[in-house]
Formats: sequence, C-alpha cells, structure tokens
Amino acid sequence: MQEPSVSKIRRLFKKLNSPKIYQSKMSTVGKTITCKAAVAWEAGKDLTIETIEVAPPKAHEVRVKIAYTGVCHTDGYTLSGNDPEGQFPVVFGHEGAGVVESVGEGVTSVKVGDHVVCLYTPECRECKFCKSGKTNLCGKIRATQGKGVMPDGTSRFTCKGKTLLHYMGCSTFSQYTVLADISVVAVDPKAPMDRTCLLGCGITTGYGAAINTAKISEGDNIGVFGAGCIGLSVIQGAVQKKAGKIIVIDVNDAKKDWAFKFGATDFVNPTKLPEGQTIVDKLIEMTDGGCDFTFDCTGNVQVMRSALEACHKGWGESIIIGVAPAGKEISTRPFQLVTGRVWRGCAFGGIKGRTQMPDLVQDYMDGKIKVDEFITHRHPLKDINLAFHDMHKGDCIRAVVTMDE
Ligand code: AHE
Ligand code: ZN
Repeated sequence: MQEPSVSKIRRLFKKLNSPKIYQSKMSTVGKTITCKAAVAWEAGKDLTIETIEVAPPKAHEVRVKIAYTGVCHTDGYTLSGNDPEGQFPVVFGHEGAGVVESVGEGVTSVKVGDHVVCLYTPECRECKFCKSGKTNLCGKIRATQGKGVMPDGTSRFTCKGKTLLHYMGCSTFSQYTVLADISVVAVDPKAPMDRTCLLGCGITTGYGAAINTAKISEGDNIGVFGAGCIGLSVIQGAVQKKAGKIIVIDVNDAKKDWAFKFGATDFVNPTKLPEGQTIVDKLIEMTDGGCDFTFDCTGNVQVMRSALEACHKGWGESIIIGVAPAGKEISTRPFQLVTGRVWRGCAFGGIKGRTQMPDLVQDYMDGKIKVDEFITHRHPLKDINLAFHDMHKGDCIRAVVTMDE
C-alpha cells in the first residue's frame, strides 16, 4: 500500500481539529450529560455512587463540571434525617468549585470555561433582601431551593428512571450539576479549586461572621466555642481585626494546637475546670467581666447559652453560627438581654457571594486567609462515605473530595 503523503496527513489532522468535528463529537452543550454522583437514596444510609443523567441548563441556569467538593456537617445533618427540610432521594453537597460547562438562555454573569464557586446563599441583587443593604440573605429562590428543585419547580437530575432532588441550590456531590445563575460566582482561574471549594461554606461562614457580622475593634476579647472549620475561621477573622484575647473553648484537647496555629491566645477545655467553676465563670474571670464577642460554632443550644452569658454586661454580643438540631430551642434569663448582652446570628458569614467571593479568593491568593491548612483528609468520589466518617472524628477539619477520580 502506498504511504499517505505528508500533506494528506496534514489535511486529515486539520479536519479532525476543525470546530465542526469538535462540536459534533465532543460538545455536551444542550445535551443531557451522563456522569457519576453520590446519591442519598434515604435518610441515615451511606451514599451510593451512581450513574446519573444531568439535563442541560434552562434559562438563567448554569451547568458546572464540579472539580472538588468539601463535605460539611450540614450535609451529614440532612443525611441523618433530622433536617426538617431534608428530602430524598437527593444529591447532597454545597461546598463546591468547578468549571462552567454550559449556560442557559439569558445568563450573562458567567460564561463557559469560567472557574466558579457554588453559592448556597445566592445573590440576585433584585429582591427586597438583596436591595436592603442589611443582609446577605437572598429571597429570590429560597422557597424552591428548600424544596430541592430548580427555580422552575423541576429537577435536572435523574437516576434509574427516578427524579433526584437538588440540595441547598448546589448538589456538588455530582460530577456535573445545574445551579441558578445567581448561585454561582466566577473567581480567579489561577486559584486552585481544591482550596476555593472550601470558601463555599465553612471558612467563609466563620471568617465572615468575625469580619462582617461582629464589629470587632482592636483589643476586643473574643470567645470562640468549638474549634472545627468554622471556629478556626472565626479565629483568623479575629486575628485580622487585631482582637485582644482570642479564647477558644473546646472539649477536645487535641484542638488546642489547632487553635494556637490559627492565632488563638488561650484554650480552655470546659470539662476540665475546677469543681464548681462553669465556663461562664471562667471566661468572665479571664476577661475582667466577660467577652466583647462570643461565637457559637457548635450548634449545641446549651453551648449557645453559655456563649451569650459569657458576654460582657452592657455590650457583649454573641453570634450564633452553628446549626442546631431540629426542634431545639435556645433559652436564657431575659435579664441577660436587659443588661445589654446581644444575641444574633448569621448565615454564610453575612457574605454576599457574587459581590464578595472574588475578593476572598484574592485574599487567599495573597496569603491573607489560610485555606490549605484546613484540609486534613482527601478522598476520591468513590470513597465519599469515608469523608463523612472522617468528619465525625476529632482529627478532621475538612475532607476534600476529588470528583474526577
Ligand atoms: N434546613 C435547616 C436549616 C439549616 C441552616 O441553618 N442552614 C444554614 C447553612 S448551614 C451551612 O453548612 C443557613 O445558611 N441557613 C439559612 C437558610 O436560609 O437556610 C433547617 O433547620 O430547616
Ligand atoms: Zn456547610
């Protein structure tokens, strides 16, 4: 047989690489994508890795190829069956970063190829909440998001002929997911996505609570209850605001080193106090009357009470960040508030995701916010259940899941 000429080979390569062939053979735009996802079929059971179908994005929606996702206690909480908003079957995950694969009609805020962080607290810039200038909570899609569907009331996921629900507007435990355009923000493509994913919840929640919600002044004494991902993030915010004492309270002594690594000045294990001394007494003693700001990063309502009561009379503020189990209520003597203590809370650190996330990523890139240090465990998607098990052990701050493995 005669060997093909060099020019013939060149022509062949050119044809193969032509946009037309590329489009028809490779493009997934407008088509249903089949990929892997971790599916929660029912409460209290491990997730199972399934092949699922992800429909194309509709108007004002974005389909994202998720590169990495963190696993947060809230995923575990809803999986446990105790979240009043929890529904099954569902694709969990809300701490994700990835690349825009395609966009639906009318999407102008992001484009194909953008590196994005998923936002479980969206920002529409049009609703009463967004326009108030008083909160980062956005009301535009909260109702459908809580029901596990897209804003038009339907799901983009199916598996074995069944519809799967979305979760917190994100569903990052799928290799591809669809989000409302107001639930994604493009960030610096040079930022590593195995780190930026963590800015999608835990780190931003704690850091934002310290720098946004609490108006910390130089020298203020701070109490941080719980030294997990959120508590450690509060510490970094407090350090940045030049707080005075940053006292970390945790029942796990192993958290002491973690707390100091992030800039805490003191560590107290409340289970090891002298007989008769409460954690409230201890903090009041250490701060000459009480903390200027305390943060509950545990979700435990008893801890929330101590956090409030350890605040300074007249002006101390306690900020609730932890998610409490369903049905739990907080209580204290009203006298605590009459005498000037303030109880408040915030979601996603009070951060407006589309407006402020690019700067947070930049701060990470500039070495102003620690992110790498939070990653204690890594798993491929197929082992995602191990990430849930890690999370319930004391040595895990954050487990990151690699989606394409
Ligand atoms: N579905 C739960 C509420 C859970 C909750 O409070 N979620 C937090 C985020 S946790 C992130 O890990 C939050 O931001 N809430 C604000 C909101 O609008 O949901 C329940 O108890 O019903
Ligand atoms: Zn979370």
